[in-house]
Amino acid sequence: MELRYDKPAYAWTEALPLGNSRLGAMVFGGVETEHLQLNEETLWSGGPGNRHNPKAIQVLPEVRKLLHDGHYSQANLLAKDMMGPYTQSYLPLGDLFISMEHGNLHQSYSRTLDLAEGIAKVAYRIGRVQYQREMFISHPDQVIVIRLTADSPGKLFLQAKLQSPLRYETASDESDWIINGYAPERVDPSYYDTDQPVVYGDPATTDTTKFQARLTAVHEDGRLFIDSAGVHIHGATTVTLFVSAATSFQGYDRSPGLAGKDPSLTAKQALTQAAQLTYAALRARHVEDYQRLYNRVELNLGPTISPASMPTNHRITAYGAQDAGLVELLFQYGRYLMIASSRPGSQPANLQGIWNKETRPPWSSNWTLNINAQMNYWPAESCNLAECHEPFLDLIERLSVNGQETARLHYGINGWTVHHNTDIWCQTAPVGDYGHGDPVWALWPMGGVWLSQHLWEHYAFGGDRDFLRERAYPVMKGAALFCLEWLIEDEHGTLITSPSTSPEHKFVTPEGLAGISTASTMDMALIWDLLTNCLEASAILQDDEDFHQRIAEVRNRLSPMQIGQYGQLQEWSQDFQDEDVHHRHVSHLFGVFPGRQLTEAETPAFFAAARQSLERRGDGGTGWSLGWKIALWARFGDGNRALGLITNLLQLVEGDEENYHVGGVYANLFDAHPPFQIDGNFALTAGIAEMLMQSYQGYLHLLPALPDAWHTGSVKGLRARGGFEVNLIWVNGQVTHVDILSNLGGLCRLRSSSLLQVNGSDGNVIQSVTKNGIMEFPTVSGGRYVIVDKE
Ligand code: FUC
Repeated sequence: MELRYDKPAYAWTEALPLGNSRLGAMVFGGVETEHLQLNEETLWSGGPGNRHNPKAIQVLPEVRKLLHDGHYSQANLLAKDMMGPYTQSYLPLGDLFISMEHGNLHQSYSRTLDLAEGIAKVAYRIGRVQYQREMFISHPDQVIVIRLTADSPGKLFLQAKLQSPLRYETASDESDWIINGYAPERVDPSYYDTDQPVVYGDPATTDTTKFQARLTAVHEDGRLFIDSAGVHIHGATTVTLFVSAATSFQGYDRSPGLAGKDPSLTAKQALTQAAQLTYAALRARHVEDYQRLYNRVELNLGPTISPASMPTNHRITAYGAQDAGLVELLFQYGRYLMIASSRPGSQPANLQGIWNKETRPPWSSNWTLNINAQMNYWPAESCNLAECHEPFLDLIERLSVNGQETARLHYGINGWTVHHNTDIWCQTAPVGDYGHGDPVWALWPMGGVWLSQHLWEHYAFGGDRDFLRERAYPVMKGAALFCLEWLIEDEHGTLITSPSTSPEHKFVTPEGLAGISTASTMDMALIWDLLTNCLEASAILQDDEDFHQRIAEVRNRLSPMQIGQYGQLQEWSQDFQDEDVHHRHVSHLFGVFPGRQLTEAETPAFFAAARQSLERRGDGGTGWSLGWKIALWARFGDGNRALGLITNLLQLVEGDEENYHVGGVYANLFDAHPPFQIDGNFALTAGIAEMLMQSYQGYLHLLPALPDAWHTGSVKGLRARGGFEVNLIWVNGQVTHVDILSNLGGLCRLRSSSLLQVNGSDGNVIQSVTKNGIMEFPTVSGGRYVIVDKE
């Protein structure tokens, strides 16, 4: 479980990511100059404020009327009046440069990222001296640690300093080298051409987020001094550098700058405390904390076919997904990235997790809510990192507050809504700079509906009723309330949404392409999902009967799905022609994954039509689109097709030029949209879990989509809905051993193609019954059950 390279990183997408959720670093591993590009998750441009557009509510009836009459192009044009401003941008913090005074004539270079410990290493020899660096970002100690050693005494001569692409000044005190800076008041998205895309305020009065980064060194021998050029080490054998950073960010609704926290207090405290611990102690605390999460899941899909010493980038080009070991590495990398970017109490992983080098990053490196942010969290529950889901659940709760204002001001209704983009200030109004944007992406009020699914899933896997009652249900109910009032009746008495999009995909009309119409399949599927989750939640909580009744009635009246002229699941309420039959978004398939409306057992015709839609979309797409298709093929039970998609994702991409049809991975295994976007990494991890086990139909389905190539293998620690943790072993495509921990007790239902017998942990046979191929047996909370092949 190691990424390895025989050269320093040249491009940013070759550098290796480290993170503790709040702080991030990309390690380049240069010999003469080490470079760590740095991030702090709360450093964003702008500040809170009113982002609404009062015109929205005025034009809504007219937009609806135009859509009703089939005037799509005109409706599209008028809908531009419903947009607010663009969101703000996630920003880079700075860079650490370490200049080594030993020349560049090196040998035996290696650069690695060890996923088992969460540590990056660089090693090389110059002359007879072996140099080494170990680097990690500690979550318990909130500090970036860089340990440099030489294997002969006194050979380390170096100078280290920080800088930033934002506005900043340097300072130093007796022990630290410091940069102090502040964020711009506005950063326009990279796809929006404006005269002044980055606007700073007056440094004396600007109210934007302030930041500080601090650097210090602890040496055991040689000489250490600090001057205006940086931190200097002369003639040491071992030295540890520490970097800490903090911002003034204090909450999405608070004045960010002047009234915020003093970043120097947090930054200083972290450095002082870290410098008091020995390197061995810091390292051990980091590894212990990291492994507590990482070690929960193990995966073995077959033999690693590439030589152990082969650099990861060569493995990708030489073997790709044929190398089961590389697929396992990519799977665990998704879990590594989640641990590194999303810990409780912090911000959720954004489009780039926490790793961003640009002041105007692609798509503002914000949270895109029409697929990307949700996708980031697909593996959280199934891959045993439920606590890493929490930052996202917290964000959803915050959005449900701002989103009430948006529902009221933009649409004149109750409940809450958020559109396809948000930022650290929790913007819930549609983006688009009051008309610059395109309604096909901007005008999508379904964010809250989809996000609510995450609260429900967190409950479905973990079973925490207090969480369901106090946190999840109120937010889900608020989103459902929005749906009840957003839905309108058509002339047949069915309930439809209007305006409605199938995110980002246009359709052909006689007047040209249009983006908005009524009752897109995705809208209806999202609403069905939310109402279904609310019905189950209120039944579990035995509460809210009137509301329960109301949503049950509404669910029955939702505009139904339809099968179109190609046998496909229709994407829109009319059988329009696609703008792009290979479009990356597969929104209309939400009901297959991540939803649960369409199944072979309950809705065979629509399930088959959905499969036909996926066939038509093809096997290409951006990184994240390939990721979604992996999970969809897993739900369709086609493991070989899913592996084909993994093969397409495991293609080496070098440039970061935007491409909407061919994704892959970079040399550092970051997902390539391209450009870099982290969602594809998380989707791959979730997709593999979905190929090995599914639990969305009320039972554990073992090996629902195993590719022929992975005929013999094992997985440990996958989680299933209902509070189960599962270890599986399979041989020649048949499950031979299952080990289940029941965290909540209750009935365990299991579907597998092999004949199985259940034993309790004491070896006793437990009575089970099998109905329609599904075996059932009772469990007690905390009980372990071993199920073996009868033969
Ligand atoms: C949506 C997608 C793009 C990209 C962006 C961040 O707009 O359609 O492909 O992922 O989000």
